[in-house]
Amino acid sequence: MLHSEHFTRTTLFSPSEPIESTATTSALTSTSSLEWKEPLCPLPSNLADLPTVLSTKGFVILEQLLRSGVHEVLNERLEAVLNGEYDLGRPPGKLPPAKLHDPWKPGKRTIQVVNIRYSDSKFRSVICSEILGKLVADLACWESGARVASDQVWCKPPSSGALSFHRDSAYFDFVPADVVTVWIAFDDMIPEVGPLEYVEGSHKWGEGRVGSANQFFDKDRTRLMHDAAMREGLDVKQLRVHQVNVKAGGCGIHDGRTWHGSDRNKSNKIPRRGLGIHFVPANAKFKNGELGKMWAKFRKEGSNELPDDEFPVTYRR
Ligand SMILES: O=C(O)CCC(=O)C(=O)O
Repeated sequence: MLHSEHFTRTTLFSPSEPIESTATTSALTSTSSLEWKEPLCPLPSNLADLPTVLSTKGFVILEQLLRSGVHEVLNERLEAVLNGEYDLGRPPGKLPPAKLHDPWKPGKRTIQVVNIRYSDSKFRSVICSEILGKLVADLACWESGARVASDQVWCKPPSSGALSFHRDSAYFDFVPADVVTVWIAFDDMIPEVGPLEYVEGSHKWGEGRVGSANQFFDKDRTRLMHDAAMREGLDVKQLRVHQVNVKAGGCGIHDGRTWHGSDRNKSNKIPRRGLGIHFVPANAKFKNGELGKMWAKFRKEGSNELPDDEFPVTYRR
């Protein structure tokens, strides 16, 4: 059941400050004409209750995180990266097959680009922003600061499918096991396009069975989550599911244990694009024992230290 009336709305930055530009507003989306400075709005002073909201509900929603115009530039850069243009000279960690390189082409499958920060300097400046790192460290009450573990563009072309409810924490092989994800909207998240959804309080549920990445596109997107809820003795009809209905440039921030997913993009015209950035505490290390495929290649013989060049500390206290 959707309880949109229960959204935790926190309007942080209003009105939006335009990014520094030497261009007219109509030319704002042209990356070449932009003087690209800090892409995030300055941190507001009214953050005090957000750590409590995050620890109680498992998520917070911020109406505006990116400066005005930044999401348009990032949408442009996403298309450039999908066309093989890497201004940082390195391909992303993972690209979809070539037939999935057009965000505007209707189709069933979601376009996922993993670790776009390797490839594009504008994406990198958002993902590795110190302002964002501080925001995460403050909300999560991480004493050491925050470090980027991975990033992922989620682009649902018109008519594409749903994403099953899942937990991020299951995929991160670090100690401490804390993960916080910032999910930034690059399009207006109207219900039709399948915005991200959070199950309130689900970060407190037991570990149990959490599924695998193969089940991301399961036919019944609620199955795993409902199993988990029932194991908690909860009635699934009573779950409070919140949509992140922000405008482009807004974001949701969730605890890695919060169950989340999204419905299909019912529009046959517009894509639904966003960027998830997964943070861990600055002092996180690899766990002992076997690591998942995503992480194993980064562990150096005899050490559990995270290499800073692959997992940048973006804010340190
Ligand atoms: O964009 C989506 O629907 C899913 C995003 C997600 O699962 C994440 O960022 O952790």
